[in-house]
Amino acid sequence: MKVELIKGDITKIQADAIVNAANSSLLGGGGVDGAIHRAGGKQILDECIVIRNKQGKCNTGEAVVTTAGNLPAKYVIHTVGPVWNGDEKECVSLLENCYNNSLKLAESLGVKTIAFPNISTGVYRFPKELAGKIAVETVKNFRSDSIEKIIFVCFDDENEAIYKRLLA
Ligand code: AR6
Repeated sequence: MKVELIKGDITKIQADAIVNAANSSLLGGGGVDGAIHRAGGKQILDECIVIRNKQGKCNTGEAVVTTAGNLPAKYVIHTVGPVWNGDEKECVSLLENCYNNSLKLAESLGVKTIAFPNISTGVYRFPKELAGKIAVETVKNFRSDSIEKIIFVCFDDENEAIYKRLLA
């Protein structure tokens, strides 16, 4: 499995799946979530509403999939990161679940390439260094038959520097 770093906007990434740092409502928000819904169009929200009506809210650490609408990807995998509350043990475990559950879902869809944003490191205030370590370790420990490439898409300079170092 190859692991890459790209600096930029995840909505522009050509991968089979891109991951969204959503919230439990699945109905959109700011940050990367807002960018994905804006660029992907109404089809994504429509499918999120169908999922909501079926299963209710999406719990922290879990993941669901929709179409990618107008985006170059095939799928958007929506996962809900933990809000950093200082309980390191709990937050770490929930963030690991985000990466593992997104990868499991991707695997079940036969995805070959998947792009992740830096989940929880924006509005949810997860310390970036720790979040980066968890992201890199979790994807490197994931055993997959179908996934060939994982792309970490860093939007801000601080995350880019952290991932550069972690992946060096
Ligand atoms: N492409 C890639 N990464 C991005 C983009 C983009 N277009 N825009 C922002 N980022 P955040 P969270 C980075 O706040 O902390 C939403 O309102 C950003 O630099 O988007 O998981 C949801 O609806 C940061 O490193 O997500 C939830 O309510 C990272 O994406 C809540 O925010 C995550 O920042 C989730 O908070």
